[in-house]
Amino acid sequence: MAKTRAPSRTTKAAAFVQDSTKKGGVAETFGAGGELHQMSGGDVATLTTQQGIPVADDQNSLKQGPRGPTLLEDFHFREKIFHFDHERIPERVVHARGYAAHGFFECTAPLTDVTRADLLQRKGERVPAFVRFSTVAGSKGSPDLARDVRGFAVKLYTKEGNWDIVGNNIPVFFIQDAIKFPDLIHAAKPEPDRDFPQAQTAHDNFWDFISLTPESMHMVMWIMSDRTIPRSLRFMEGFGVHTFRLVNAKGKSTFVKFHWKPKLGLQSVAWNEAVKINGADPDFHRRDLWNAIQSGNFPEWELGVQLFDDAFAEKFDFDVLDPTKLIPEELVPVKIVGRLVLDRMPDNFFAETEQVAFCTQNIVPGVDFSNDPLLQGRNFSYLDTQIKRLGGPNFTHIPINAPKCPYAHFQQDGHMAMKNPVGRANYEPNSWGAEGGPRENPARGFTSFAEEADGPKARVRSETFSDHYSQARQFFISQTGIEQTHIANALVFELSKVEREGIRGRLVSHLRNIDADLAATVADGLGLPLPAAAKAARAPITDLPASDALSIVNNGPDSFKGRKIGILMTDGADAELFAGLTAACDKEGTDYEVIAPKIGGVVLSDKQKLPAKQKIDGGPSVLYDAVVLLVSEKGAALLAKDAPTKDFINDAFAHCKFIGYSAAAKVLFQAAGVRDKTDDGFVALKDDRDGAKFIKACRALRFWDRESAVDADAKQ
Ligand code: HDE
Repeated sequence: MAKTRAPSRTTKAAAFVQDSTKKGGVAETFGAGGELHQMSGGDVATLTTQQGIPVADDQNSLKQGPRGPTLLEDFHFREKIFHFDHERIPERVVHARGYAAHGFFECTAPLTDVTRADLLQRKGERVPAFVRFSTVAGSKGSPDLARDVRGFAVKLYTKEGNWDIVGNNIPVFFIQDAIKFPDLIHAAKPEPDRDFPQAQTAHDNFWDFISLTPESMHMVMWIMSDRTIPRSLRFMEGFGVHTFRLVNAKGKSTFVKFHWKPKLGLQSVAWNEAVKINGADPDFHRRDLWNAIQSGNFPEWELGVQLFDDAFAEKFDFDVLDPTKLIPEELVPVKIVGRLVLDRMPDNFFAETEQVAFCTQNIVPGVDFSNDPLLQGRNFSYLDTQIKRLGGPNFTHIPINAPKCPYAHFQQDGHMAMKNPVGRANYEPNSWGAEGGPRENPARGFTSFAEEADGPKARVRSETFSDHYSQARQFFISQTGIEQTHIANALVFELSKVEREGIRGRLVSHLRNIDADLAATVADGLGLPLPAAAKAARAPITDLPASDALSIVNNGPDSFKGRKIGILMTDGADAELFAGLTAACDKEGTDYEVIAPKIGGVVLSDKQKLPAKQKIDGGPSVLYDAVVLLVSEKGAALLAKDAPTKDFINDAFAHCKFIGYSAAAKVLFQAAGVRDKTDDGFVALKDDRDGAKFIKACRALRFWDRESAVDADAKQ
């Protein structure tokens, strides 16, 4: 018989149904009479219908006799199937694949003279935050390591309402006017007649559109760089992209660009690695974020602002309202004003990550928009999209979207209304006095910066938006040689997937306005004669200085913290070497996984049994930042004929990873064909102190010197 006990928020059972009508969105259990039920066989709640009616049998539908027809009166069955039929909501048109986490934002350097935004007034002030990372082009089930821009959307639950900074991991965008967005996205998404390729820009439609849209050339440099294949969501920068305004208590406005800088430094994977990761672990980025947060390694970013005034905007070479341009950090330094820490995964993916509704229009007093025509268009699009996606105007009632500060208004009714105004007055002005509900507050309320506007009504693009190549060139020359090679390789790869030769040539004609060597390398890689340079609306500035901040390699962490080593082991592996290596990992804050011939694990030289995390073919080296082969002679002899082991070594070698090894592993190098190619990226582990030596080498993240030996396209 079922027994009852008092409800508790801490029991596991209590967490599985959420009541969104509870204040603050706190998880509460529905149960008959608010009680949890203990069923035989464990401490679990009684299954109920959505109406709270206890269910006696969830295995069989109600029938007229054991072999008779199912009865319409089975309300539990009908409700269950009906709800299942409606489980999917329309996925986001863009940024469908995403992953999010909770955390907080803390003000570390108040900006009181620049903005009245409440969250930037007091040092140490914290507000809750929810951050959703995403890819853009792929659908919800697409792999994490698609070559794509990453969304970096931050919701800050401030004391004066929700502030959404809906940014990307790249500081510029493809287009200058929101009216081109549907065309850009149509071109990037699977082609409409065949519905492929999924989550890839390597197809005719995308490059056709891009090659006809010179304003996208700066973005092309960024998306063909390794920025679009990040190693982890934790190792990415975020950018607000547009110029915004900060407005102080006196109404003075300062222009601002927002930056999120990852504490763990920047890092990307190699393209060949990305392709293989997508097969080995399509959830690579999700799993990485989940594991980091669940194990208490909370990722952190600094919020930086580039502040500038009208005088700077006037003399800057480009228009600060043009979202295809950035402001080099050397010209306007990034001032750090806060930190963002992600320390908790959502309780439920759908309720939070899927239903979160970011809107660029969500800004707080002290922040304002600029006239960037892309931002102006976005301010319409996001609200509209949320209404369609979440089914009505009350998506703000969903706990993840509701503000966490007090709020009061007269908006009412509609689909799924959870919180209607209470009392008699649902309008204003009214004469009901204190009972008449909320009133406007000119002192505290949001006011727009009083910018003057004039000029004729016209569909125009400002002349100041017409330089499309100068910053593309500046980005390219700011890259290290390795990164420049990767950009050229990516362009050749993508354009080689394009079937119409004219599109390939047209794109190369733009590259000629960016960098002569790049254009020549790509034309050669495509087997194309070098086309004439595209006609430029404005002659490019060719002497903009390189900016170190734009390179990933120049902004590495010089630490192996937060990275992961794959240790391939066999029975009989040296216990002391393993202890030395893992102690060095712990000291550095490096994670590791044991990979073995069998998931049951291995027995070390001291007879200690060590469980494995991966079987060799389930743990290819592409899943790790560096690898170690800790094998016994007998184990190595067995693995020497194992293809996944040889792939493990070959890929680690080809992806320029540091490779640690015990003496017996040389047989495996021989088998994999890299024995004669060992270089300084190989670190022999002879005693327990060599683990630390290996980790120290790994701080460079990759042994790039090897690249010219493994890639015919690499710069020699
Ligand atoms: Fe978005 N974008 N976007 N976008 N965007 C959406 O909103 C749109 C743009 C960005 O994790 C949609 O809720 C237009 C730039 C992120 O939920 C939609 C234009 C930047 C996310 C939409 C842009 C972004 C979105 C689709 C051109 C970087 C995911 C679903 C004017 C600064 C947010 C949704 C999340 C999502 C429209 C351009 C970032 C359709 C019209 C530029 C991070 O409303």
